[in-house]
Amino acid sequence: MNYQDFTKNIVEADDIVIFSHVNPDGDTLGSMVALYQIIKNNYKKEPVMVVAGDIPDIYKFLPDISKAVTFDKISKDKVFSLAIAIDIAAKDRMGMGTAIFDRAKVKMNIDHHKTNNGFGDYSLIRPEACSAGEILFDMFEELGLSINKEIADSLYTSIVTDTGGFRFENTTAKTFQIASKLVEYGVHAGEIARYCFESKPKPMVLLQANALMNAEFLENEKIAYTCITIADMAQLHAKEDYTEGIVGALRQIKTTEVAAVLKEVTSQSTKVSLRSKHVDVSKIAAAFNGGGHAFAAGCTIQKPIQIAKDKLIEEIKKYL
Ligand SMILES: [Mn+2]
Repeated sequence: MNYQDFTKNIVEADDIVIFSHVNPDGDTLGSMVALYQIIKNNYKKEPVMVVAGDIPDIYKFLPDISKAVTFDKISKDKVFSLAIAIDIAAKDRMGMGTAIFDRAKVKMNIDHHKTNNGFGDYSLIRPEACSAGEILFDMFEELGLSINKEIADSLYTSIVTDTGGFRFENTTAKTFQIASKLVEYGVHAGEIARYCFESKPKPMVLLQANALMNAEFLENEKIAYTCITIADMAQLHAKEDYTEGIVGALRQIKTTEVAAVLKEVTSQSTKVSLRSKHVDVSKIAAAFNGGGHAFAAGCTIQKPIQIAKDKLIEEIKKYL
């Protein structure tokens, strides 16, 4: 898709819906609200924003995020003129919203995951972009759309969270150039960092401490992993998104090459988050029908957590 296709489809659409991904993060939510605002301000249309599940508390500061709805608030046979998937690596990552996306007359897919297969009628996939927010910034600027402070805050949130505060390998000169422009548009970098990185609920930090204490290390400590059970979550009254960040903490250990967090979803289903320093963990995730980026990927293994763990470790060892 070229940028003119974006404009054309927005202009021609009677109604627009924007989808963020399951287990929403700063990039998918920041990009979604930035799109919402740019369309509202520049094209005088008000898209519907759809979230797949709860919005983590730390992202509730995002402008207009309270207007986002879950898929069940949309009538069962609703057909939108235009549906936009933002930061969505694979179509099923929209969760129950996928059916609404599929029904739309025109389907647009804007993403930076290299495993994205280009689903939809129009896709804009740029794997070298640090975040979906970076792709949007380039497009908005190129199209001469006006970027106000709210839009800048939203895009900055995308970029600062997906680069781990400008620390990950995906941080490029371009990333800093865009961040710099966003600060000129009015972003207070310290304020956004406080919201994103220093506003965690107490049980979230305690869950992390507990998970790290229970971590196991294999292959000369090159593999660092921990298992989080439903009971662990219940004990700390943890919400689903509270496991965010644990896998990153395991990667912080000097010897770690591959870090993994296994989370018990049901007695037969285990969610896996993978992080690495050099190993392409998107390949490990792909072995279990997951995907993601080279150094940050995930999958769900339809096995009890202990069996899933054994299968995952076996797969990781192939890449060390
Ligand atoms: Mn992203």
